[in-house]
Amino acid sequence: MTKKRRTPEEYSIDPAAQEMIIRADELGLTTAFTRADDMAPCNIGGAGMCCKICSMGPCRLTKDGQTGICGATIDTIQARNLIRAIASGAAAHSDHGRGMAFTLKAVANDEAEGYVIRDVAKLRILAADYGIPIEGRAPKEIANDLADLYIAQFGQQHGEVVSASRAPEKRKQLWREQGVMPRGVDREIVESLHRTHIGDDQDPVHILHHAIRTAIGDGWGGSLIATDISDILFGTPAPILGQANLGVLKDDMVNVVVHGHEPTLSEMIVAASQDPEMIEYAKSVGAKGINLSGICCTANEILMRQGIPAAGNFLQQELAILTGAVEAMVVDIQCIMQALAGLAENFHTQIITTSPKVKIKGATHIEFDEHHALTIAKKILKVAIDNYKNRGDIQIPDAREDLVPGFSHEYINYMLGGSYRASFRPLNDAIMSGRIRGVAAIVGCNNPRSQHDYLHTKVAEELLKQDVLIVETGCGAIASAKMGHLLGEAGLDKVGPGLREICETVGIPPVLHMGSCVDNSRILTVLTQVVAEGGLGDDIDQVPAVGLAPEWMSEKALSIATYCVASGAYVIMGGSNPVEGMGDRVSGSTDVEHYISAGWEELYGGKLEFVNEVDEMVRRTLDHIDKKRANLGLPAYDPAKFGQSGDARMMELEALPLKERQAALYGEPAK
Ligand code: NFS
Repeated sequence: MTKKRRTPEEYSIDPAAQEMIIRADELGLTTAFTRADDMAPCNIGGAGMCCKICSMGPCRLTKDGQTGICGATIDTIQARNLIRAIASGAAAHSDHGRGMAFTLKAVANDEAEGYVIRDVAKLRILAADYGIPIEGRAPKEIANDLADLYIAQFGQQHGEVVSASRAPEKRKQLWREQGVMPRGVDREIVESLHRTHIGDDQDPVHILHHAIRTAIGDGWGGSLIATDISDILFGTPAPILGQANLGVLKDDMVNVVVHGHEPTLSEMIVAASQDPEMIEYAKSVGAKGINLSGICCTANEILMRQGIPAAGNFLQQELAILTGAVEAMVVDIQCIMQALAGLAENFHTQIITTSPKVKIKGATHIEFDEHHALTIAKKILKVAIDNYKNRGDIQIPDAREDLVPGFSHEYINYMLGGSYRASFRPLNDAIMSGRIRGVAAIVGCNNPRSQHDYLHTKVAEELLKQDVLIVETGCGAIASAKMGHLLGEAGLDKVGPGLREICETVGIPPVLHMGSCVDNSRILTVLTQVVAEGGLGDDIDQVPAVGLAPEWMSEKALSIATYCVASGAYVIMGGSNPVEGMGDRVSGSTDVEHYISAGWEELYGGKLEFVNEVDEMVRRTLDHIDKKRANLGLPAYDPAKFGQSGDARMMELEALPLKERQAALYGEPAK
């Protein structure tokens, strides 16, 4: 029986998405939106109170005091479920990082066709940071040593994951005292799984202690390594003009959509798509050329570096196929819906899986191997071009928006001070003066249980009006891109008076796109530099900043949230709460929901909370920022103090007679 369905407007705020949802309905096809209506979520599992780690159960706990067959309490079960999700998320990010490290090793040894080292400066800076000799050595020699060092971090058994050394001094000391400094990336993930096997760790606090260690191994380990190497091989992002939304698909070109997370193959597809021979081949089948675009974080990777347009975020992967205009959707790892294969059967679209780790029944598998990347990329493009003639009816929504992404840590440093005095000083000063009230990182997924893109963009819009500078990654960044928030103009008419002055002066959008989800590591290093610059405390937990994942759905999001908390941040997640408390449940039990908020805050200065309501997310964010400002002894936020400089002020002055203008600018001349 079909349940009551929402309207297209209730499914998404994006007109392009609405149009494709209607088309799906007309064609009698389902999407994640309609399937979410038909599938009632399980409240017990959703709250993490169902235990199925052994075959005595599954034990579904619903009442206070109830235990599983083995005696496990609700708290233990919730903590175990949470750490398993975090471990899975950490594994996904970190395995991506491992893949990058192997690619770097292959490039260093001339075994990777088509790749070069694009950012030698970043390679040298990082290598020197870790004590790898750089003077008088060729980039490939240095890269070989750095690759070995990074590869070793995954299987390291003792000591400290080397990239965590880039955290603030005080934070590292805290992690050592708490015993949560990760020893090796893989070791912590494996231990999470071991501890949650039947009959192992039963103390929720002890389990969650290891969740922190596992997550730090992701954020400051696997993810940071992935970002570092992507920058070294493909270039550290800097602002570039791009476009987003389904309207980037072209009706007269071969449309190839790359979807997933790794830049290794997609970068080669970019290169192959610009090869004159491939373009000629596309023309030979009657197309005007090859049009490449991306979905999810693969989109972010090539958007940030090459300006390749993003066709959409997580909930638009099916919608891209519904246009009928996609010759091939090339997927690698993570966030790829199995439904793609079935949906594509109704069109000519070829779903091409490429990772040795990811196959989908019904899809074509062309396995990627970094040693022959360019050859494989061309082979994939050829499949797409050959498929052009099979196109049927197409309907491409006329919706696309410009954006300027590419705000890496390095670029933010540069843009604020220029080449010769690159610095975070102006940013710190702006926060200290109150022009920027604080910073919010809005990251993470889409979730069809809530209105697509609504929470992301609504939270962003409300915070901008309050002079909160926003940094974004992942699908949240694509949501903002589609709304025009990633343009300089947004810094003029969508923000409060103080932030407007900053955006005008520096010439930046008020929402800075920092990359893919793995690139949340950039937010960690930015916060570290903000601390190092001085004036905003001596550790991340003192900075007036908040992290939000309003539409989260993936296990990776939980890992990200946890490493941000461990780093000192307040993190607010929207949507469902995987450790929901039982209301008035008392009984002296730990209550996981309470522990990851108040308990973690006591230990790490950061806390994790699940909040459903948009106004409440904004309220808590502003409260937290204001509290941190007060703790630092900074002036209370007062928008009335600003808005009298920048372009607005100049225009006002222009209107004055010369003498008055001079007096206003330089004071009355001395008598
Ligand atoms: Ni992040 Fe990127 Fe998107 Fe969520 Fe998936 S694509 S890694 S997990 S859905 S933001």
